[in-house]
Amino acid sequence: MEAVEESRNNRPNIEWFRKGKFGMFIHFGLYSILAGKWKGKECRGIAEWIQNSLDIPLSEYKKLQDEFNPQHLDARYICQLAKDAGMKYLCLTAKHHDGFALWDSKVSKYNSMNSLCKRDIVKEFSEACKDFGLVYCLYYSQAQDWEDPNGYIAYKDENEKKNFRFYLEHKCKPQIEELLRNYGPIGMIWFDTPMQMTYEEALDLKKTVKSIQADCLISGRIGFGLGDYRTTGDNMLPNIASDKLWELPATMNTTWGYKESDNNWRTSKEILEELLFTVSLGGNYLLNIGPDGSGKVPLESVKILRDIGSFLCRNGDSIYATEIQDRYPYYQDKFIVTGKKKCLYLSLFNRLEYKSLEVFNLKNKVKLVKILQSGKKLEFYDGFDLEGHHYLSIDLDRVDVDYPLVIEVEHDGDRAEFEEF
Ligand code: JFZ
Repeated sequence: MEAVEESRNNRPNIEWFRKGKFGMFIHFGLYSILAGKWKGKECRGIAEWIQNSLDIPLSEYKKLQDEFNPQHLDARYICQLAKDAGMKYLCLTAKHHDGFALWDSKVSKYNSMNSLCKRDIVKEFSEACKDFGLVYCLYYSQAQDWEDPNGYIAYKDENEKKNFRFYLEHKCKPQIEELLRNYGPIGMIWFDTPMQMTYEEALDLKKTVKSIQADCLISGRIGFGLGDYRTTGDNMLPNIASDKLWELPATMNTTWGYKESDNNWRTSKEILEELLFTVSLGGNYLLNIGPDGSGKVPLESVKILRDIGSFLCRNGDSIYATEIQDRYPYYQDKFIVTGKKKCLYLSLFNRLEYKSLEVFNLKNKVKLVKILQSGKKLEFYDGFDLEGHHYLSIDLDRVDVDYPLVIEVEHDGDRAEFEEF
């Protein structure tokens, strides 16, 4: 199998991804109008799959194009939300599995310029991301296309009859070229569900991307290990750390596309803890919003984003540009460990029972301990327990602390190291 050898001089610029840690995913399209329901019937599961899950006839689904008019969709407002939340990049579903393009595509008429709104939504977000300093990324479903006769359709038994190579050459690659030539620097193409694509087809697609924008990263879901980084399964949090690039795509409730009945909202605390835990394992966190058919962002999502932004504006050092640290040798649920050179961050989300925090088996020499957001120094004891294990005891007795709380431990090493138990 031919490897895609990338010489040192054309390795993509990964620094924005490695340091940025936190991005916004936006699932928006014709499915947003249906909001999980069609002719009184509710789809099971994720709402952007409604055409497939409810077997909506294509002729029926395509009528949504004549209704598509998200008058409340405001790219600048959404970019401001992302910026205030501490997000560094934004990934918009340019074309999801339904095949509908959110830009002025000359390749296929099935796009937002030919809809009621006559808007190039990809362009609107390109300009807004530039103004707000967000890295602009695009989701593109490269194999599934429920409108094109040669696009794959998951869970249907018609795929063997498809001429996928024709689809790849006449829709997929030409549309990728449109996106990479006409909308400025694209930080990443978020490919998804390669289906029955062959290695050669995926490699061909990768070369197409790199031939136009060499620095554009490719997500792991191009398949065959050809991605510039790995993508976990949806909402699937690993339990091992990795210093390779990887990303966790996460929802705030249980759907990507807007679903009116889905009120399974996670709390801001749960999502913030998951963000910190993902970063502690070396990953990026791509958190989704699903605007409704009018383009409004659900208020529950806005609140979560504002809560996260309130934490990160004062504690961002605990995630940005951090690198994985030695694995903490004991199971505990008091704090999450992140860190960078000479700095260990301990993020606490639950009030401590006692007025001190013990960190065991830390090998590094501690120089200073403080509350990250206020800079207030904390007293600490750096000693040994009865078994001779080195431990650090941080005195929280004389300070009023709010939770979540991040404690910064300055030490002498390039990374925190812990003795095994
Ligand atoms: C895919 C899409 O089907 C879904 O609609 C959404 O866009 C999500 C972000 O990505 O869903 C997947 C794809 C792959 C896995 C899980 C869900 N996976 O590999 O575990």
